Amino acid sequence: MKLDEQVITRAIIERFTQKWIDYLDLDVAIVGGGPAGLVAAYYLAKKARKVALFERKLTIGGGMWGGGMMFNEIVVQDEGKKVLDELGISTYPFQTGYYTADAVEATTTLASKVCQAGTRVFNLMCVEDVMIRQTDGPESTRVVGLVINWTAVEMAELHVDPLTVHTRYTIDATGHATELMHIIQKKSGSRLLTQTGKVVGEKSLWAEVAERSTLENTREAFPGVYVAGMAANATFGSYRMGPIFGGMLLSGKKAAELIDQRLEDRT
Ligand code: 48H
Repeated sequence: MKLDEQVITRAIIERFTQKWIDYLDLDVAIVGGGPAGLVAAYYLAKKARKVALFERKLTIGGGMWGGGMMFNEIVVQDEGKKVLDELGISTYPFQTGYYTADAVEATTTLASKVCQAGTRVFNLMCVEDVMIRQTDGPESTRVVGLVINWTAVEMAELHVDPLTVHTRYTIDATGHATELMHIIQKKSGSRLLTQTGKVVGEKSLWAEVAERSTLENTREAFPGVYVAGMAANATFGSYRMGPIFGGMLLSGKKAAELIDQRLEDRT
């Protein structure tokens, strides 16, 4: 068969454009493709929710590839191991209650499962703003959409206007930076659902407390927006935990369960 470059080009443009058009109106938009965002995407897609994940970088996986200080192993505890088991990721007992997993196997397997479950991943795109609207329901003001641009535009500081997607729920899974909550804090003119009404900020490293509080802090932080992973602890003011990843995995799973229930309640 003779290959026609025009066909190859048209295939990519048409398929990508259709994929994006099909995902302009979402059940859930996930911002950030680290472990927390990926696990949330996996469980929501498994429930047949329409999920898109936006990731600034070329690769998804966030901070999981590099393990601890570039030693590409991660550690999980008993609860975190259960999520890795569900995903078919190998774990190795280290001592009672501690397991290791190969960071590359964990990241690639999770990434693959997320795509195969039905999540559409839009990499090389960054979320630079949100859309907030007054609604008639009990939440008078809520996030109803995201404002998106190419990472290349952001990096080159080009003056190019963004595009938008509509979404019922959003997850801020942007890690330490907690980008979405900072944007909402700056632009909404409303209080966040935190004690101070603002992003409280991340505290220094304390693995035990941080792992527990990551789960507690995985909740709605502004109407329509949930925080997961490191963004949960930064938003509600808890500790970092170093390269133990159980909290990130369980946080993603909890965010998925909470939002799935909210979507169920709306139907
Ligand atoms: C699109 C964006 C945007 C944006 C950011 O950092 P992550 O891996 O986040 P988590 O919370 O899933 O996992 C945290 C973990 O990796 C970690 O850092 C730990 C456990 N640290 C403990 C410690 O003590 O240091 O992933 C976030 C992702 C990244 O890939 C970003 O590129 C992406 O979000 N991102 N994507 N639009 N505005 N902001």
